[in-house]
Amino acid sequence: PELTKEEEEYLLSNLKDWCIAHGIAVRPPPSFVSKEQDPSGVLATTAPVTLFPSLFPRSCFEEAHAIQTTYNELYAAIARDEEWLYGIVKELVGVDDFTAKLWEVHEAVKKEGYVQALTLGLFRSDYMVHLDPSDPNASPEIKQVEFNTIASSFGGLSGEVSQLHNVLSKIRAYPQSAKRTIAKANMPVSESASELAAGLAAAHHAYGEPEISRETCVLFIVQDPERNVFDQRHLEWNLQKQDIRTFRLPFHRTLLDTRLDFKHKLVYTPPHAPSTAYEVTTIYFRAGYSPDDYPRGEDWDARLHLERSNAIKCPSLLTHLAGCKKVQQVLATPNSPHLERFLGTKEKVDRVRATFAPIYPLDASEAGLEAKKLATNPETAQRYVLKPQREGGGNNIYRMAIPKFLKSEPEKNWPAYILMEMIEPPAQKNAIFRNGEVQRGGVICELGIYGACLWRNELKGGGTKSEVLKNTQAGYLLRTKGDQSEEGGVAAGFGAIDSVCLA
Ligand code: GSH
Repeated sequence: PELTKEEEEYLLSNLKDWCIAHGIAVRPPPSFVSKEQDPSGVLATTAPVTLFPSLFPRSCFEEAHAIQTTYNELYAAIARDEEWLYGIVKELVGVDDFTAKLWEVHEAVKKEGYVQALTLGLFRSDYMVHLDPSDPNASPEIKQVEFNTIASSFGGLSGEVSQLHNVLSKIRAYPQSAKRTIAKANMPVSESASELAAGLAAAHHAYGEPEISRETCVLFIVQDPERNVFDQRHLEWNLQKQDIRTFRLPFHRTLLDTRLDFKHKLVYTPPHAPSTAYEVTTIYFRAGYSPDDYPRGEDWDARLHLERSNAIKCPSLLTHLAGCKKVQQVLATPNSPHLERFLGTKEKVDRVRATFAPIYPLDASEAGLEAKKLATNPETAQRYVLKPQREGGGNNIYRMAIPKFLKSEPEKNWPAYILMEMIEPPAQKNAIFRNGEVQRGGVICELGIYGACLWRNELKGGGTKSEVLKNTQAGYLLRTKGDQSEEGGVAAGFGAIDSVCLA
């Protein structure tokens, strides 16, 4: 809705202060303010947020929540099935060096024997609303965009954005129509900050007592520089409330600040307290998912070092690898037996299968040859997105750019990508505040549901024994982007954090 310039300024001044006061914030970009301009340093700026909550169909919201524990079960089962996962990864060896390298680290650890049977997954399954264009009476359905197995972000901030929208709606200048909608609607507040922390706490407690008496901690492995610090801090503060100590370790300092003690216990010594040593119960990776995190050979040594340790990993290497787009594509292949392999009941299989959009390989299979035709013809390519295996956003190639991109890549490398039909959700109106500016107009939303899953996988008498210790749905994230923008990642610089108004 239109606001006068003065009304908008007033609303924004409230929004900015509320965001900073409640930690809906990111570090400013490096170019934002130089040390010379401000020697004290500016530590925080508002994270990208919408001014209003967005409408989301209740049935879709509920279904996405309801199937999260089944999705957790599915990915935990994939991560335990090394043989199946190798079948996927081997297709990528030779075309995707990063995936191949992660597998190499796994092989190296396996050779000497994994010493920790527990794994924690803090997942996020992302969806958009799909409306069948050929059926005027079609009900909205959720279709999965992707499944994140590592560094699933913004769970710390999501719940705060619902509170922000609620507070703003009390301001006189807030448009009446939006006030009325909010007053009538149900606005669920995401519990992700506390639920993701509960996942980390469960791992921490399941680790057990250290053998020699020393303090324990959960270690956040982070990028450096990292802008999304406050999102991570919200999880840390939730853990600290439960008397669980946390530290942030820049990934590139791993070999300097940690060592493996007897029985592969991981010991962390903070640079600010060089005479102390903490035993790490849980490693939480908020780095290590991008090839950019490994510029030096030592960075791969650091990953190997962490993986060899007895700390519980969130996620383990195999869980990280289960997040490959190729896994999503293989699961989504029509009539394939994979879902049945991992999920016990037909009901679970059918509900998960109903969330898949069409995804194709770009290899020599029959489906692959068909997909190559679709991807190289500009007329058909415009309905698709081309995705590499990576998690982390900003890596995809969209629509008309696909044929040109493929032309520039030798065909032998094409199997490194999957081709996915674009989900075209209905647009609505909202306003996004990012980088100090308001962008108004048509927007589209992506709903992410977090999951927390802790499982044990032990080699016992020639077989393996597995047990799921915790499996919960862990809150939601709504991200919104301009309807002209293809990319929606907040960290990658496109989307904004939103909250849900159930329609
Ligand atoms: N390093 C940052 C962090 O730890 O928050 C970014 C991590 C990241 O890009 N995470 C991806 C994500 O959830 C999954 S691998 N992105 C959501 C978004 O940027 O909108």
